[in-house]
Amino acid sequence: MNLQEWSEKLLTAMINADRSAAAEIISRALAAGNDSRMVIAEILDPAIVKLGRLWEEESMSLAQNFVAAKIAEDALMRCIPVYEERLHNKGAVVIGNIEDDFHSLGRRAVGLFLGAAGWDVHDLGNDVPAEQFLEKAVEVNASLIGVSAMMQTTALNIRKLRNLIDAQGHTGRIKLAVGGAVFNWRPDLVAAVGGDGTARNAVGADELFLRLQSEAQKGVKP
Ligand code: B12
Repeated sequence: MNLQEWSEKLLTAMINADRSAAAEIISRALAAGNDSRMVIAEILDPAIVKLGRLWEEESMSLAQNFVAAKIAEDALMRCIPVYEERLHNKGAVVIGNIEDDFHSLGRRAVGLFLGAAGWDVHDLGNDVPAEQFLEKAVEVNASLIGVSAMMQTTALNIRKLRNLIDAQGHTGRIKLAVGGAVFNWRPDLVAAVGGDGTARNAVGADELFLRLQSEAQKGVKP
């Protein structure tokens, strides 16, 4: 079976709220020799994107979508133990969903990819106030904060964090990465909320964070 076929099967299992079938698909895809990153990027991610379209077309209820998203979360978690141990420590990063945002799937995928790439990931979870992001970054000496937001309304809450970073004198030394589908639809939002950069997906997060880390070390201001 090719990756697209696995992904279609997974989508069907998610729509049918069939948790065990979804788990089986992920296990089989991994057992067939597909790398975890590939399984997330090529099987899970496209299935969730299609799920989003079905919801937008109103072919699914919110409750159905919620259950399907829970199954996707389970499937994502199944990919974790397969990750190899870290090769090196690139440094501490703090990630989370901004205040009022509960779309955890994308953030978790980003955390997984960053962890696998050697970053020391501090994941604060959903609905994180700006103050908490900055307090944690200072506590763990992180020069990078990665904030996830999926909705136009919640993305605007990131501005509070930008203002706080600047007000407390961390401009240029703590970099603010932003991401979530809303930034892919509206790239202008990255600058509007005061982000220092974004990546379209979890696969691109490592490269983005490396670039921002190097800018932070030089104290490059936005
Ligand atoms: C699943 C889902 C949910 C689930 C979330 C479950 C969960 N545990 O995550 C549930 C059902 C709970 C939900 C609830 C709601 N949702 Co919703 N949801 C979605 C849906 C279908 C998919 C989102 C998703 O998980 N995508 C898959 C992940 C893997 O992709 P991703 O998040 O984009 O992340 C990737 C990249 O963006 C990037 N990335 C993500 N974060 C970061 C961070 C950094 C730093 C970087 C570099 C990269 C990065 O990497 C990730 C992995 O590749 C979208 C529709 C869509 N087309 O996106 C709507 C959508 C986002 N939801 C929407 C809405 C309106 C809501 C609700 C308000 C619905 C309601 N009426 O109650 C609530 C609000 C909840 C809240 N306050 O947050 C709207 C937002 C509209 C808008 N334009 O603002 C959307 C667009 C659907 C729609 N068109 O109406 N939702």
